[in-house]
Amino acid sequence: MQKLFLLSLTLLATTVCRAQDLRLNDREYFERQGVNILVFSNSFNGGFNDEKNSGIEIIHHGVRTIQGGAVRLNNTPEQWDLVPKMTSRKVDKDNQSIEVAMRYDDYDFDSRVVVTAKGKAVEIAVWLDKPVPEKLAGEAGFNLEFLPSQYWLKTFTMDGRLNRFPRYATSQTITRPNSEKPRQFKGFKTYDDRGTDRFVDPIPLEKGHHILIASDAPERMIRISSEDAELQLFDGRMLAQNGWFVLRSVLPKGKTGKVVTWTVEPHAIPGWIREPNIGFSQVGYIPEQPKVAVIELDKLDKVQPTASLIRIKDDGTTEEAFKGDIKTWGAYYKYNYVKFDFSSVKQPGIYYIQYGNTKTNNFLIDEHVYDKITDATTDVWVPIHMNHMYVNEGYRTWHGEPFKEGYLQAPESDHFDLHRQGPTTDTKYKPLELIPGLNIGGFFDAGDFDIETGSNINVVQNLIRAWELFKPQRDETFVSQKQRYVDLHRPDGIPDILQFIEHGILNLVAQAEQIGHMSSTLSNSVLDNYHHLGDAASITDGLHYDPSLKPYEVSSDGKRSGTPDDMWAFTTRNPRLDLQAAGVFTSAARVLRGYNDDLAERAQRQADRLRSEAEQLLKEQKVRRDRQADADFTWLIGGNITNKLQTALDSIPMKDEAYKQSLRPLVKEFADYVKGFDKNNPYGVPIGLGNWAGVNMVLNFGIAVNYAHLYYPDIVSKDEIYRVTNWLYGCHPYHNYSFVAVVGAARPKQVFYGNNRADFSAIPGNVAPGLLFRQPDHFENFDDWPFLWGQNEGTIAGNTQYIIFGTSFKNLVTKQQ
Ligand SMILES: [Ca+2]
Ligand SMILES: [Ca+2]
Ligand SMILES: [Ca+2]
Repeated sequence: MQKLFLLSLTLLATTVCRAQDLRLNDREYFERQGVNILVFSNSFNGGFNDEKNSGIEIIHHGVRTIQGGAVRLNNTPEQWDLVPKMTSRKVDKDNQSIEVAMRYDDYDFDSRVVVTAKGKAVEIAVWLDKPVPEKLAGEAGFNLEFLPSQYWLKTFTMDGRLNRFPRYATSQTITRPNSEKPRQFKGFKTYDDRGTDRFVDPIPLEKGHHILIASDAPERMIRISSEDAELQLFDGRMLAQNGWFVLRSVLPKGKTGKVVTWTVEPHAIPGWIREPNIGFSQVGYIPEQPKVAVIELDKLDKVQPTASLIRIKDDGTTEEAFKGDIKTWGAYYKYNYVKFDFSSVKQPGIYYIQYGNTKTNNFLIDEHVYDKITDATTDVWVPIHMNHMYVNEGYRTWHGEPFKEGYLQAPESDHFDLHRQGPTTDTKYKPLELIPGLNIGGFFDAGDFDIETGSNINVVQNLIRAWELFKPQRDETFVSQKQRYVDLHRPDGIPDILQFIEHGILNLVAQAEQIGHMSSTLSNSVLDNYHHLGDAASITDGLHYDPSLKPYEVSSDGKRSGTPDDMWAFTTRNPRLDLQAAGVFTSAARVLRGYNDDLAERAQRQADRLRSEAEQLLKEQKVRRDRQADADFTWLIGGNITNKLQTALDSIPMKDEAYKQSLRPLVKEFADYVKGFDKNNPYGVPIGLGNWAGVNMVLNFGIAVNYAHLYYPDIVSKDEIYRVTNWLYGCHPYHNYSFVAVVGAARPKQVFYGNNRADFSAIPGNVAPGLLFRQPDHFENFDDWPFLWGQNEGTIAGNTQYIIFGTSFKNLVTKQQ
């Protein structure tokens, strides 16, 4: 014990020495205690362009508050503004510097940024081998972006002039001719200029050479100066709600060599150690289940020998219910992890965890804590995402009826949401001709308002699985297809899940009937209404587009307009998608028979037709089919065991006992795979490292564990089913908030990337993607800034997956065994 203590003192002493100055560490970023400066550890990717996750980034006392450091072409870049491609990155340990070369192909423009440690600061220098191209002179500059929610209301001082970061965007703008605006992604335009041919450009909040930011908040304080260039501070929210504060220096015209030099010194709180993050289930625990908190610790933090569970008694006073040893799990990326097991506490009550000086908010131990985990998702989130309906809740309208003018045949085009319309339409419609009957049913994709056909197929599949296995009778939603009206919390005598299945099928069948096959997507035709935030009914003007009228002009009968805002149907035929649809139509016909016989009949007819046509088409495209068959085969043998098992388990109700027995070896293999996660990471679930955090993978895993336990309780024990609820409801890195805006959680996340994100709000029942991994070692989930979709969006496919997960989970925990 004493030896350990000495060892940690020595460790602390050497680290304090090192902590004086910024140094490049083994993970190739600059570090001192409390400050990490990353130089293109994450580079811009072309997919959705500026995702506010790239370039030079600063993680300041554990929070990534600064990013986007790069040569950019706008004062306040938006998501679809051009981003530089990183062409090289050189780390020079001897000189304590990182050099990154960047290129804009559209303008044949190359630049380099060199970041060098200089004591407690870094020098950031921009180098040019050729002068800035004529077209970009005065536009290209070095930018660094500051997270608004961490800086608003804090002070700044520019050249001695006092000021404060505004809570809301209220600075000034000018307009300039569109011809002066640098090209946006693929030539799309993020803005509707209302026929003025001019774009809006913010003007700076301040200018000068020395800026001191947040001297009133030591954890955010930073000092930046430049002798050779003027610093300009902008508010990016003037153009887009997801904009950040931007500090920039315009690159000088006609110059080469070292053209801009900044000194950037983030303040470090002396001896700063990150507060422990005690992960536990905010929804609570049932008495019999395992209860293990995972505590995330700064690597320099001393591990406490014990933690306590404190009970809040009926008279409001507290008592220690349990004291237990802390067990070390070890290092995982940048932090150290320990565990506190309080499974032995089974008495129902209100509790909190005390570890050293850190105590959590309270949570329940009770038989009924999981009863309501899916209610917000089924009663609120899903109905709000019903397209082509007016959706009301009490005194509030969520949205009016969207897209009354219907959908036009997409012409050959590329698309900003990664869709494509090929050179032929594969339909009887001419480009931009109205395809009748598509504005019915279907669900908004995610934080946007398009109908992704693949996702809508998934939705209906998810709901059918939940229905066929568990028959949830819950009825809290009034749905009238005749009135095109949805009213939340108004029972209408029909189980809601059945109505959601019907709503999904209404759109999918309409696609098959009207187009002849499945559309890949029904989506926005112009970028300036794709990023819409507000009432879905106001995305388009509700009037048919008539190119013979001028933009913004309305016909005398009030039915047509010259504004090209109508949505498009992307119709390039994909027989594999048609086969998928045929599958879901067959299951839906089975479910809908006896409830909506007409729709069941139509679904069955389209299933039969699509299946035979798709098989014929695939036969004709033999080469493609063979290639696809190879791909399928590879998937089967190398494929993810979770998916393989799930497919097998889904067939059990239709098969005999021999089939069930034959699956036992696969289930055993899966049980070992599940246990393997205890060694893989401290949380015992699969953790994704992509640019979309991994909740779908975690839910898939959880559903498979639930089903495996349901059918094979002797192989997969009941204790395993709590892995995913723990993770979802707060036992995860970064913070301990529940990822589900859910009934029952003591501390759910507060902001999500829903279509009400501009209000820093959430749609109840949403499930966040979760922890976004930033290279090389940082997990993140902002709860004061909703706009990063990779961590905070919810999708219709993912949230209906949560319904099956939650439904199957509740079925297991409430079942008497
Ligand atoms: Ca979408
Ligand atoms: Ca209902
Ligand atoms: Ca219109």
